[in-house]
Amino acid sequence: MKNSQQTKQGNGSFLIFPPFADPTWAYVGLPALKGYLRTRGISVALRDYNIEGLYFLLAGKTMEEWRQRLTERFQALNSQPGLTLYEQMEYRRVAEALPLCRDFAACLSVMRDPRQFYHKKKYLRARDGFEDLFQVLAAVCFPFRFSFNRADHLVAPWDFNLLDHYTAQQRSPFDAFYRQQLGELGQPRFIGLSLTFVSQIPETFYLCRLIREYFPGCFLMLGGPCIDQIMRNTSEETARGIFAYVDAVGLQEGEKTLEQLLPLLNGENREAARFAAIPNLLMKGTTDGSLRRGPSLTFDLAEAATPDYGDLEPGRYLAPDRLLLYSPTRGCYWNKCSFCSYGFNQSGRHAYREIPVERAVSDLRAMQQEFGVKNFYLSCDVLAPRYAFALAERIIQEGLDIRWSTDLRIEPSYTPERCRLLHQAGLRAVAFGIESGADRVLRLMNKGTDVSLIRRINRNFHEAGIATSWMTFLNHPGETRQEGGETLELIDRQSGMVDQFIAGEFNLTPGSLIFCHPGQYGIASVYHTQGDVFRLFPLFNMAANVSPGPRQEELEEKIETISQRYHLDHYPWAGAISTHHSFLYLLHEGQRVFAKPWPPPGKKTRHKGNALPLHPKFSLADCQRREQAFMNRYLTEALQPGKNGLQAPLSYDHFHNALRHR
Ligand code: B12
Ligand code: SF4
Repeated sequence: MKNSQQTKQGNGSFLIFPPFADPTWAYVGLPALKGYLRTRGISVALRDYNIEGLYFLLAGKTMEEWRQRLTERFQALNSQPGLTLYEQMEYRRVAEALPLCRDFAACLSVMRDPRQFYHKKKYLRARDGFEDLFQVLAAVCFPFRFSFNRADHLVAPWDFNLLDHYTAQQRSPFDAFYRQQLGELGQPRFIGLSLTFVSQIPETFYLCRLIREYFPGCFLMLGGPCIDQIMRNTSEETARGIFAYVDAVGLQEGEKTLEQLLPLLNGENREAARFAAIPNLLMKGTTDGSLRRGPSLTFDLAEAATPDYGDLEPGRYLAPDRLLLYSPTRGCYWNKCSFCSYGFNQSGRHAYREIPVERAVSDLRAMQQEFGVKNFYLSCDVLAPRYAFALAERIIQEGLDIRWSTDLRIEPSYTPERCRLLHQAGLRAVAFGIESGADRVLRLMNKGTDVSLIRRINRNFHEAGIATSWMTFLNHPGETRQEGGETLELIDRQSGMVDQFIAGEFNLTPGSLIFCHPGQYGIASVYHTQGDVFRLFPLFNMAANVSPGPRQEELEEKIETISQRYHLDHYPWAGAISTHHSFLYLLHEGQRVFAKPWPPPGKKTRHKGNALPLHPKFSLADCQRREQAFMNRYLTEALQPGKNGLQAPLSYDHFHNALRHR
């Protein structure tokens, strides 16, 4: 982050991006807001606690404290005559984590040094180092687990009880970091936290509590796609519960909300009616327990401004090069796939919009000049083909020398010539939502594509030199096992022209067409677990006559066989789709870099580590076996809907009761 006091203090208004999310680039939501507010003469300062927090975790002092804590915990548990099941769970994690404790600074250096980053074995060793770090975290913060893409409890979804426990017991690994950061904010008048991903939930609410403690008079609010999703789907009671943490929630897009809110907070006249008129703003009403919502507004992208990354240092992220995110469009022009609830789409409040092409190109140029960036990720739901072509033509016309990747839909207009044009304009990687290899399922999904079109268009991109990634999934409601097999067959047969792929599993997302009209897709009931008060993880039962059955072993084996011909990995590493690291490797080694297995990282990949301070008195294998047996039994019961067919009992409290009474 820049040190200049001026940019740092933002006139007492701050926007913060909490952990855990991708540390390899700066997420675009807050820079988009800052850029817009700047054009309106409103100053806000950005803080990326996700990346700065990672530096804190990696500091030698932090690790030393943890090693100490784990050693003491291990000794304490080891000296007990016996362990409860819950203690056994912790004991095993502590014992397995202790030997992994070390200085992780070397892993950070590899990720940021181009010579080491592109050395595959070194890269994989460093990547494994970060995975070890998370294993250590899971022991230090037991029963919580973290990665760059998740922050959760052993089994229970986040509800207020669990959040209270997390905050009251100071379980956040960032507690000391936050306190130091908040101590440097001066006297903020406004703090907005961006809750974009589910993996940011615990840290966001943790920060809310700390901010309240440090700055009782500060106006505190949340915004971003995840909190929008929560507010749209949750009960009124839970929505009111959120206001025990914050003063307001920004729904949908935040540009106009903050443009009107921030001057109001700085002025004398704070009448309730003035807040009520602010678009997309949700606040407590004047009567007890009531909520007041401003008019809904969809932002006109003609008014969008260049994202302002000025408070963040693109060179500080976990990558050897700089890449910036830019969102030239918002929404999806198709917007009718059965399973999709991208952002705010199905709410009807997120129509497809575009930043005029000339402006988009001048924004990209401005960012390139200010930050010396050549690589961009066009971060949006999708680009319409005619927009993609106009953008490409303009980039070429203006001689803008950039390389970019993005998501596109399979469309007939991507002819070989058009794909060459996109390549000439710097497009080097594209991700397609292929979804299925069975025409009947594609129709069921309202996907608007078919297998022969998929093959043809993918070939056009591939032959133009653009790496193609396929996102597919199995078990869409109504899909047969045979049709799942056709998806894998298609990947297999096309693998010579598919540079990365994922074959995932159907997930019911709140707000999707299937979620809204389950009966039409053969779903008998949709329910949540009791602890899922934020309504983020709907579960469902198929009607008896259309059950596709569980995912079959042959399909798993087939995925495994195809995967062995690739180097595939999970988020955010090289080998995952649409990640910064994958893009850099594609640029460096060509479009087939992941379409072949990487050399095994060698024996040294796993850190040998330190010995345990004492010989473990309890068998770790036995601890693991008992835990697994309990979890299997527990989850079978806890995920079953109750008699009313509506709610399954799983929650933080239910889990602890089950442990007590087993
Ligand atoms: C591009 C994209 C990606 C990219 C880049 C993500 C990244 N980390 O950089 C890729 C493909 C890599 C990706 C990955 C994932 N993604 Co994604 N992604 C998107 C997508 C399509 C567009 C995001 C974008 O650029 N929007 C443009 C910016 C400008 O808008 P914005 O972020 O919404 O910000 C605006 C408002 O939210 C608001 N706002 C934001 N913060 C604040 C704060 C305050 C105080 C206020 C007032 C307003 C405000 O104002 C902003 C400006 O208008 C969205 C869908 C969507 N349409 O939102 C999903 C979305 C963000 N992704 C989602 C998910 C789930 C994921 C993954 C977890 C998927 C997975 N299972 O692996 C991963 C994890 C990413 C991670 N941990 O960092 C979810 C997040 C919600 C959730 N349920 O978690 C979304 C919403 C899609 C969905 N399912 O509904 N993703
Ligand atoms: S899956 Fe893709 S094409 Fe379909 S509605 Fe969602 S964003 Fe649009």
